[in-house]
Amino acid sequence: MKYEAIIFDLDGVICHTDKYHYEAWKAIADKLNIEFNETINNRLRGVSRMESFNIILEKYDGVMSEKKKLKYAEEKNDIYKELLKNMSEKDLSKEVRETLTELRNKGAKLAIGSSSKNAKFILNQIGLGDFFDAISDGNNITKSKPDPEVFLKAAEYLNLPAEKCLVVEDAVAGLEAAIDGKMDSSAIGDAVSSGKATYNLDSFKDLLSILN
Ligand code: B16
Ligand code: MG
Repeated sequence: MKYEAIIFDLDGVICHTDKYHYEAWKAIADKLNIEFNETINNRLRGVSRMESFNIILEKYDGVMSEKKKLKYAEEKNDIYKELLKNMSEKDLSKEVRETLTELRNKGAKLAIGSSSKNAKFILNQIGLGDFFDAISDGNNITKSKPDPEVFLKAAEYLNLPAEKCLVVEDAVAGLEAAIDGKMDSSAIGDAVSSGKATYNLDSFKDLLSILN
């Protein structure tokens, strides 16, 4: 097998939380009278919480202290976490669940490589709390995607060299992180059109043919 492990991005690959990120950031943007729309929200994919807020603040008429930024980012996270409580096993598609099981049965190690500090909470909500062999997320990194740290940590947790790992991503920042980390990648969703991935997936289950 060319790859011994697959490292999955979480949001936008395993499940979809963008509508909750949107709702929570929108509440903060409204409070600050900042324009916020789907186009800006799309730029936040795979980007850390504070970097996301800095993107939102591009439309802010003024300068905000770091302390205030942290306060608003925390407030956003409180709203977001409340919304995440709506998630359940129903938010894990049959295709993703079955494909993950088949990949494991083929002998692949499976890991998460997510920028989110809420990754474990989300995995618990969708019934995958104990499923993965390793979880590398926003809590164990100092630099966010496009830096490769989150994926390199996942490989380290799995005890595997980078070239044995395949990354699955929906964000361009994540594909760039994989390239920088010398890992092959599979793009899904919006990331496909970037042309930066080793493979483009029409559908999650296409991973099964890559692993053959
Ligand atoms: P949090 P991923 C990313 O997750 C999201 O795509 C991105 O929109 C979010 O800002 C980031 O996590 C940080 O999330 O505020 O929960 O720490 O796509 O890398 O799984
Ligand atoms: Mg993502």
